[in-house]
Amino acid sequence: MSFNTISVVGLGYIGLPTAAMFASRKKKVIGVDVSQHAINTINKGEIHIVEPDLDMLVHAAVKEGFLKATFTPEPADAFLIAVPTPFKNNDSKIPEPDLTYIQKASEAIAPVLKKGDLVVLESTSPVGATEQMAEWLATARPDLTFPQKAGEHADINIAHCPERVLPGHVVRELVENDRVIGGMTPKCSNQAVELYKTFVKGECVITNTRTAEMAKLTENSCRDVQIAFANELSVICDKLDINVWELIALANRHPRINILQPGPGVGGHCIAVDPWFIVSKTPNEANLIHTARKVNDAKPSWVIEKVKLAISDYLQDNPDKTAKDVTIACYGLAFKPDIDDLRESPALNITKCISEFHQGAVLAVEPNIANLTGTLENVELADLKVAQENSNIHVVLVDHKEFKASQIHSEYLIDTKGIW
Ligand code: SAJ
Repeated sequence: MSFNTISVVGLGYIGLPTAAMFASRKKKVIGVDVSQHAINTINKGEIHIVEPDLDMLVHAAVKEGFLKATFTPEPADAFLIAVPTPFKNNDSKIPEPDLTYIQKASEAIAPVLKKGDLVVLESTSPVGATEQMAEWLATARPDLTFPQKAGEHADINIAHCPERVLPGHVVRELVENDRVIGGMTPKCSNQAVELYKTFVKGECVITNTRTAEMAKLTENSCRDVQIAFANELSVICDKLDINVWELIALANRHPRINILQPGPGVGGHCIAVDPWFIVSKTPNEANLIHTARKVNDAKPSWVIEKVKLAISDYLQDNPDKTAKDVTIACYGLAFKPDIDDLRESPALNITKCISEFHQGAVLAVEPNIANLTGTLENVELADLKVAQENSNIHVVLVDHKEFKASQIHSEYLIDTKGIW
């Protein structure tokens, strides 16, 4: 089977780099998206997301005619679905995954499917989602056969191949990382391996769909649990008057210990989300994973309490001042260092909360963002030096490289990343 035309449905943080990568290997790529803005931007050879080196890749792909973006799916030999899997908007204590985008994408490609096509689900999904997608496709196309009934003889081949690239390093990791390939049958897996080998230099390791789904959730849950351990240590150490950074550095000298770093909480659209896909499926069994989520989600409130305490200490030490006279500087808004991504960012949420309860000025220093319009009201974007010199209370929320290169000595410093 050779894949001449490849369709990527969902042109976001994962879909667009993947589409551009196939196009860079001279495959005809049809990108599909529901956002007219994304389609127009890409067709101009530009990008609507921030990711190093992606702009050059997309520009070349569009200019050379290998990549185009469209609203309506067209026939192709392989379809990759890379759409979001958010939470359902209900009051459930355990957030549940919402597969509506996958369902809509399946129903959109179903009319153009033909015998021999491969459909790959790339979106991070709860266990069973690929089988569910196969059912949606089968319902929409009763004239074709699918692996859940026809096995190896199916007209359409289906696999799950989760993305696992690190934002900020997507272009390199797409090529170098190993891929987990979970076909509904061995034939489906082999076809998916052939497809990814177009640009993947890492190993393509075959398994079944459920294991592939769980592998992705396991990777991110493992990191979440490890970060929760570090965050819990930081809270314990604060109580016991121990420097958690020194403690972790000491413990990490043991040959079999590698503790991660505490912070203001866990952000981004992956680590703070994916563990819930396991917890919502197996609530009685996933105790540790559930607890880790709660520990990490509780960290921003703990930081905010520390800020309130610092304000009251400052006012006690300076009885001529009122809360209105106190300027607080928050260093970093992004969800992790050296990027501009604010998705699910604990730093952003903490700054917002401080600006809501604090009567004085709140400054934010974020070297990766040019303006805060529409993001934060009542917070002034400030230069690092200006904030350091003019604030009474300093809250370090992200270890951006610009901050690490600087220093400050203040009695009223809350350093959630241990850099000052
Ligand atoms: N964090 C800490 N302490 C640490 C490491 C991270 O507090 O020691 C925080 C970060 O500040 C951030 C959050 O965790 O708020 C997540 O950052 P991250 O760098 O751990 O991960 P992401 O969300 O950028 O990307 C993850 C990656 N998964 C793993 O490393 C297991 C990536 O490979 C996945 O492809 C991505 O999720 C995804 O799309 O699922």
